[in-house]
Amino acid sequence: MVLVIVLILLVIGSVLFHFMSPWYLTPIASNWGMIDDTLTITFIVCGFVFVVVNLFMAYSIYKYRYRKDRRADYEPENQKLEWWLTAFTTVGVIAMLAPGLIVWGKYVDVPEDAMLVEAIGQQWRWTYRYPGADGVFGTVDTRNVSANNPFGLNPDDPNGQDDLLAGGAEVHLPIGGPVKVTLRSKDVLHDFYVPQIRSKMDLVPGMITYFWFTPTKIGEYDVLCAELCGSGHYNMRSRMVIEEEADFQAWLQTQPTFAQLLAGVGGTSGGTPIEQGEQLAKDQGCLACHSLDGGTGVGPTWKGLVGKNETLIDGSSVLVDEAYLKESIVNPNAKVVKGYAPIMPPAQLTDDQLEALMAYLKSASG
Ligand SMILES: [Cu+2]
Repeated sequence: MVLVIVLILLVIGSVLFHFMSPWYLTPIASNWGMIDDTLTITFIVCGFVFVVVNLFMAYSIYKYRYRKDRRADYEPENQKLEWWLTAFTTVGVIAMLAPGLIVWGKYVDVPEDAMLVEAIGQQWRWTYRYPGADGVFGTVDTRNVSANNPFGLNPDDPNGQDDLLAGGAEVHLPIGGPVKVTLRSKDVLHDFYVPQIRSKMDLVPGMITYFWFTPTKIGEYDVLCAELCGSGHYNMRSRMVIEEEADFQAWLQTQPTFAQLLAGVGGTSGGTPIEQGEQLAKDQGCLACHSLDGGTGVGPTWKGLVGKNETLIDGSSVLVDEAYLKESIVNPNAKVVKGYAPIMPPAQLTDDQLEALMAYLKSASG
């Protein structure tokens, strides 16, 4: 009898939790309501089966409980019941799978007028590229990647000259029109995910993957990495800003083209070296692993770092001065501080950028 009550309470509790839980889907901000519908249908089918099976168990346990004068019946075959169960299961499975196929059909069919944007993932940050006035991305090659050319664009490709390289931690998009997001990874598997947009896709090294969506709500959303990609994975974030077309165009104008970056103009946002360094620390993803407030992170905190004596993993000690910091930025695994894993990716920075970052690091150190 206890088991019967437990089963009934389990059913009531689960249904109540489902309808009263505050942890339901975050409000949608894209055209992919169909993805939510598919989820809801699967929920309904599974929920119905869960309730029916558990209540049937509770009923059977009560109705056929042990009695001295009662004996079990042996019924090896019941074709009628088997047909019913087969038919029910088939309908349930079709109801769960068919909507997914329809949504997938739309998901892989990108509208022809979709605007292009590229998101590049690397441990542990996101960067973005727009095709510029010609609407065509320049070709890329990993061998071209350098401090002046972080996206690896082919300098001889005319299509790439006007590509806009948003080095920063934000991707801006205009509301209302379809967007095709192409995805590249510089190192390992990542996954581009904005929960409010619903659609998402893996980044696979050596491949260009893509997905599309239409933003339907103005706002700022977190871009997350949804594929475990190393110890800084939890902090691999940036912002997606959905805005009116005019605001988007105004922002786009402030982003440097590839030609400008090659010529050495643009790319630095002006301001004092400390301000430039602060922007770099955000753009380069340094702050994903290094805290500014003394908190523990994947790497040592920057607070009070300069002038400290650190013990290295080989037991020797080192004074944290400018030379050591510069070496550690460019060649992070040369002298790793004890207690930390040798996992920091080398930063590719121009000399000016390195100086700006040093200026900021010193001011952050205090
Ligand atoms: Cu990642």
